[in-house]
Amino acid sequence: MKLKVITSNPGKVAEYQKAFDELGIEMEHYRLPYDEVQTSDLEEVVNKGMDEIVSKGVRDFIVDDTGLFIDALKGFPGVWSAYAQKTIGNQGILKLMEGVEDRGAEFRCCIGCDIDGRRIVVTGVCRGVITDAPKGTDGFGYDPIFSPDGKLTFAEMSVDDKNRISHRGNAVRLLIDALKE
Ligand code: ITT
Repeated sequence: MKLKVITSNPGKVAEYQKAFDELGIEMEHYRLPYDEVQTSDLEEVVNKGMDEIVSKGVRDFIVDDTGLFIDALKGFPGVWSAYAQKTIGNQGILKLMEGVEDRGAEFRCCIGCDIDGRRIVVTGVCRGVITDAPKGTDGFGYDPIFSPDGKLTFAEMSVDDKNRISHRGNAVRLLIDALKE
C-alpha cells in the first residue's frame, strides 16, 4: 500500500520511508498546501489541516506538524518553529541561547494519518539539549543544534539512528501500534 506524505519538506518523507519500510508501506511525497492554523496546539493544527485535505477529496495520507520547544525560552520557538527557522535560523537560536546554562529542549511531532477511512492522531516527543554550535551536515531544520544525549546531534546521525530515538520515530511507533489495533 501507498501513503501520501503531505509536506513541503523532503527530509520528513525520507524519515517516513525508512520507518515504514519494514511494513512494506510505500511513501509518496505529495505537495498540497494546507492552512496551518495559528494555535499553541500541534494536534489542533493537524486536525484542522486534515479536515481541509479530506474536504478536497484526498485520502490515505500523513501530515506532520513538528516544533522545537526550548525550556529556557519558555517553549519558543514551539509552534513558530517554521517561522523562526526561516527568519533567525539556527544561528539566531544559538544567539538567544548565548550564556544560558539550561540547554534543555524537546522536539514534539504530531502525526495525523488518514488510512482506510480512519483518522489517527499521535504525538511523539524527544528530549535533548541545544548545543553551543552547529554540528553535522545530515538531516534538516534544527538537526545541527539539537542533541538527544549531549553527544551527537541529529545532523551527525543516519536516518535510521535518528528514527530510533527521535520525536518522529516515537510518533511513528505510536501510529503503528494504533494501526495494529
Ligand atoms: P511542512 O509543514 O510542509 O510539513 P515544515 O518543514 O515547515 O514542512 P513543520 O512546520 O512541521 O514542517 O516544522 C517546523 C520547523 O521545524 C521547520 O523549520 C522544520 O525544518 C523543523 N523541523 C521539523 N522536524 C524536524 C526535525 O525532525 N529535525 C529538525 N528540524 C525539524
